[in-house]
Amino acid sequence: MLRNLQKWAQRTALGIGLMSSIYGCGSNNPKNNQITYVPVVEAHVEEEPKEKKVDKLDQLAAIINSVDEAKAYLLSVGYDFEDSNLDDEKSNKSDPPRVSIEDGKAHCFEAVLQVAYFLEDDGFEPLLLTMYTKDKGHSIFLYKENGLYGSIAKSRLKTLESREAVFESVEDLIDSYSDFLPNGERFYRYGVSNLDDLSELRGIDWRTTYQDLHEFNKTAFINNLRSVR
Ligand SMILES: [Ca+2]
Ligand SMILES: [Ca+2]
Repeated sequence: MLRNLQKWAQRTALGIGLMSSIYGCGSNNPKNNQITYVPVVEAHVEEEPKEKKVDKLDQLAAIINSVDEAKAYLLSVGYDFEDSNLDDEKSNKSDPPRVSIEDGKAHCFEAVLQVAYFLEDDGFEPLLLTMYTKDKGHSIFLYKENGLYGSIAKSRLKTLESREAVFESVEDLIDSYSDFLPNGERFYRYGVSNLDDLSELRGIDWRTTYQDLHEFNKTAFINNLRSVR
């Protein structure tokens, strides 16, 4: 079963070639929509020992213990335009938490990984929701509260960031994002993935790796990719 999924994932990722273009993390006209955040995480110029980086990540995980705290944290860090470059998609990458935490900035998928790390010790499943237009995607952290769905998200567009848990279905939540896309575009396909399942498929632990997770991100295709009604 696992092997079949892996083959299918490889075919699909190659065939569709999505996620090299990270849309929900941005738009075709970012200059008009940039938002300025005040970073709270100091960027380090000098390389630090890896053990210290792990300490920093775990220290944040210890103090970020709720949805609201995670949302506030994402508002305090900058958007990573460099790793989500709409003009040069081949240069894009997705840093794992141990790397992005040092940058003080994150794009949508990097933010999902960070939030999943921060809230894991608070009982939240590491759920990634990836949604797609025809050629672009957006990643958000999915959570459920009192039976309703909400999200924790980072984007270059404020309208594509976090949502309160007020949606009765995942598709209603996705619609709340589509409503803010330009030119009548819609997110018409999506998949919900547990990051641990993706780790198993890729053989990479998203928590501990220092590798670029851009290809890992594409694995999200395999999990229940479906059409929005
Ligand atoms: Ca925590
Ligand atoms: Ca990055």
